[in-house]
Amino acid sequence: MKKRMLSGIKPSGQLHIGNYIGALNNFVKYQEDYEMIVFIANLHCITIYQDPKELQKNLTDAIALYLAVGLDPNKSTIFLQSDVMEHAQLGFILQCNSYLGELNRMTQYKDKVAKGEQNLTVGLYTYPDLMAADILIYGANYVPVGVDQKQHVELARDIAIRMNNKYEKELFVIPAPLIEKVGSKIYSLQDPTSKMSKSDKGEKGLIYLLDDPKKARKKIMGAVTDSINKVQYDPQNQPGISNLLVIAASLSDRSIDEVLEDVQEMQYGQFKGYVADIVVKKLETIQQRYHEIIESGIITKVLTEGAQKASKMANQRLKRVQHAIGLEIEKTND
Ligand code: ATP
Ligand code: LTN
Repeated sequence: MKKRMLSGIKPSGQLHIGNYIGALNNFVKYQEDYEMIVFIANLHCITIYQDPKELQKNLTDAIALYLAVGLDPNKSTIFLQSDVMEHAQLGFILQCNSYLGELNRMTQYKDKVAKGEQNLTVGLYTYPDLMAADILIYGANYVPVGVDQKQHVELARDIAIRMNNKYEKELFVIPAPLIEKVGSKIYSLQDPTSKMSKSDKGEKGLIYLLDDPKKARKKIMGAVTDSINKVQYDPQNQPGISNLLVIAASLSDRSIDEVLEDVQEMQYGQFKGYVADIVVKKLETIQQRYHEIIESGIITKVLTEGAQKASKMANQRLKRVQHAIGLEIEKTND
């Protein structure tokens, strides 16, 4: 039997090539060998205020992009998190089986506290428990994520082991994070030591999947490099050049060594042009599919069918958990 794999994307902004390389592109490959469950983590988005209209647009774009990059509803279960109520219900149960000490250590929350950000919501604090519920409710064996999310999968794992010991031996499948080596972290084009992130304020550091290709080319040409003037893979001393190499390799399905064969004699300007060509070609292909999908109106159908399939699985596990922890009253026939 195929192993089950699950992942979610939180489209609290537009998707960028970091999301594509670190997540989406891998899902497309995995759906051939795994029973793939992919969802849009819309509840996770609202841990931070979202303009409702903008959120709706981002959700639609995310689904269309999932399909545009090659996720196939016949092979994968694709749905919207809030369409499957069981996530939030199990999320609360998991909150009652995790500790303040654990959540205090979660970097997303910790970093915001360290920066002195005010008015953080309770949802932001407990969101790793909801993510654990997303994973555990489907009995996922593997969770492909970028390195930044590894900690959350480990929390899911800890909670699963804890509850299996406390309540019932095989209540939950113990999930494992799956981190791709090349491309698991794409860096900002403007600050190649920090992650390419949609929370980035500056637009120049990241390339959106729906960016105008001309604009994307400009961003690559303006990427921060160094003064060493040699194209080689050395993330420590040449983070900018190494990041561009990873982007080129990932988007053209080759290894870094293979790309280096083409580019190691190039000047930086020429090398950037080479990377830009690859990026532009990829964006054009994805965007053409994206427009076809939006116009075809298949999104509603995909989401409705996906949610039906997912609800069935989620409900079974939730019932079992509720029974194991004693929430349900035994019903007699008299
Ligand atoms: P952001 O900081 O952009 O909000 P995120 O991790 O919160 O990032 P998601 O949209 O939830 O964003 O991420 C979806 C997937 O894409 C996750 O598996 C995440 O690890 C991955 N991902 C996000 N940014 C990058 C990146 N720069 N490089 C590689 N993978 C990334
Ligand atoms: N928290 C993740 C998105 C996410 C997810 C999940 C990923 C929500 N639920 C379950 C994998 C499995 C993020 O912010 N990137």
